[in-house]
Amino acid sequence: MKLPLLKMLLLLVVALPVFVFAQNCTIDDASACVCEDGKEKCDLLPNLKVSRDLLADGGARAEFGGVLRFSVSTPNIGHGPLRIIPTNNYICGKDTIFDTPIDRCPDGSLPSQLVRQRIYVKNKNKMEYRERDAGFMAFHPDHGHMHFNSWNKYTLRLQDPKEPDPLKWPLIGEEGKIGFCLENTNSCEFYDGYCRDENDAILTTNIPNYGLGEKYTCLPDSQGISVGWMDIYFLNVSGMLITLPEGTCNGKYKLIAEVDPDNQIVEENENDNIEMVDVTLKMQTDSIAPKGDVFVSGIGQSIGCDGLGVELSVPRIGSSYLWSNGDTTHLISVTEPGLYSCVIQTPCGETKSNEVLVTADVCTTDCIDINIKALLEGPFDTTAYKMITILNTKLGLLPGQNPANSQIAPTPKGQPYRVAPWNYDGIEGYDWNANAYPVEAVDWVLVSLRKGLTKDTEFLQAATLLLDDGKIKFVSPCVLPTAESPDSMYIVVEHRNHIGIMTPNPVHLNNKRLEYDFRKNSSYQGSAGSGSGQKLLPDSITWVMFAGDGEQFDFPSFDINGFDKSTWSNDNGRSNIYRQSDYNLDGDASGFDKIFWDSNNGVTSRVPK
Ligand SMILES: [Ca+2]
Ligand SMILES: [Ca+2]
Ligand SMILES: [Ca+2]
Ligand SMILES: [Ca+2]
Ligand SMILES: [Zn+2]
Repeated sequence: MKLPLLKMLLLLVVALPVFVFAQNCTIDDASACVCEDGKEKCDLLPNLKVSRDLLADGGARAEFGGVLRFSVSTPNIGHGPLRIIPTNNYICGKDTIFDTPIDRCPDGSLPSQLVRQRIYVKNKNKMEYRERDAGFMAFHPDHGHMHFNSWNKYTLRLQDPKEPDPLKWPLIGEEGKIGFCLENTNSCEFYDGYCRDENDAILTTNIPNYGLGEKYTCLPDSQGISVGWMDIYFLNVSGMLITLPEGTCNGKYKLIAEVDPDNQIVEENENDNIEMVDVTLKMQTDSIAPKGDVFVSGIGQSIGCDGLGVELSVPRIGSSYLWSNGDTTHLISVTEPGLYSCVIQTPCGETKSNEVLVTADVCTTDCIDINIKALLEGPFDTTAYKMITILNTKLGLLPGQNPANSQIAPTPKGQPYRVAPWNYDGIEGYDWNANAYPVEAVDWVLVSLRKGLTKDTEFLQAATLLLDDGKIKFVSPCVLPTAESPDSMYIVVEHRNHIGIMTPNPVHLNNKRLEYDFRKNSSYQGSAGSGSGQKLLPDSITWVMFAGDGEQFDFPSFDINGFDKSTWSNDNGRSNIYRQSDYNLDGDASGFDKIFWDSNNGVTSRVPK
């Protein structure tokens, strides 16, 4: 009786270890683990994916005004586990601290803990492993635990049929880049359909090496995802959302989720990490006004002297953006002062943002001292030997001033040469208050500097104030830095309803001064000397700019003709105006203005436009 029992026990003792040994695929025993290529030796790599079934599940999603929440699952369907091993190395700002466990950086901020990916290696029956750097973990205050950084990236986009790469489609709202603690939330068996192979076939326990790994949890030193398991982040988890800006339109979008977007984890397949589903927004806006619904952020900025620009942005709600300076992204960096606005194409129509002013700081530079003097016929009073300042001091009609007559609408802010035919986009006067004009100011004139005779040699323009004695006052203290100035240049002065003038010859710099007095000299009359230049007054010593050129679309030069009469006759009888028809700058269009047109009709210039 005893012998057979002993025999049986002996048999068991001998047979059992062989039986168990042959069937195991664990992190200690690779005998039953299979390689992807069927060989005896291989790296058992993880393969991470995003579950399409969950991402597409409308019941696992929630839309609110301004927010879209959704759920994401990241299964591991590779031949090996994902295993993240924390190190004792930390990043604080730009410094790395080695071999010292810390909770806080020296400055009190939270450190980033460098981590490594453990890759299990099947070597016949033996399980070995190696490790490699794989980014970092950081403490997440909302979740109260360590997160593997940059685990998922979420975007909402407008499909662009012409662009094959969905990650280049126009983005709506801000992209969500988020870390998580990595753990085995559930198995592919439990969530039937959340794990699928490249042919979309459902994977459950039939995944090779199913279950290989450990019991991974959210603790810092036990993070990972076993083979055939997944981590899941449902819609109510902090960070599982995309913020939709105000103005986002209702309609069809693509929700795109990506696992391991920065490719910190080595996987069997790096090309199956993105999933994309249709989402129809219903809780946002149905219409957008063509103008005034969208506001630029970054208002009131001034460009500093460090050469760096300032940033302006509009909400990301469109398929395309076109800024007034030609830029085409929702966020732009601006290095030139100016007025900026953006036209946005949205699913519910085209809209234009408000216009914002970007100024520039005054930087200490060595500058050319510019002294130019000129007189306007019409406002010039020969008795007082000064121009009248009625528009400025009596009527308050200069751009941005408060009119003396409260029934009159103020003239819009800013220098008046922004419109055609001048199209000068300088920001002079746009940030002025109503009292910024000096009492001597008559009106704005446009000064241009040219290296040669023709318009295409122009290298600088500035809107300036003309003072009653003829002095031209520059708004910016430094218009022409010495380092950028040629040795000589033509000077052009234009007024909105007078014949423009230019120096007869290039003016040479004299000890960093650029000087010309148009009051005492005639202006450019062309190579043949046949152009009208300026008008010489009866005193035979004073030159003034011809009045009466209210319509300045003349080409190739300035010209006073029937069009200028029409400009006047269209306005004749109107008072309290700041218009081209007011040839004597007294605030009215009247017979006093026509006198100048009558006297100057037929005057032509040779200054090339
Ligand atoms: Ca993958
Ligand atoms: Ca990867
Ligand atoms: Ca004209
Ligand atoms: Ca007038
Ligand atoms: Zn968490």
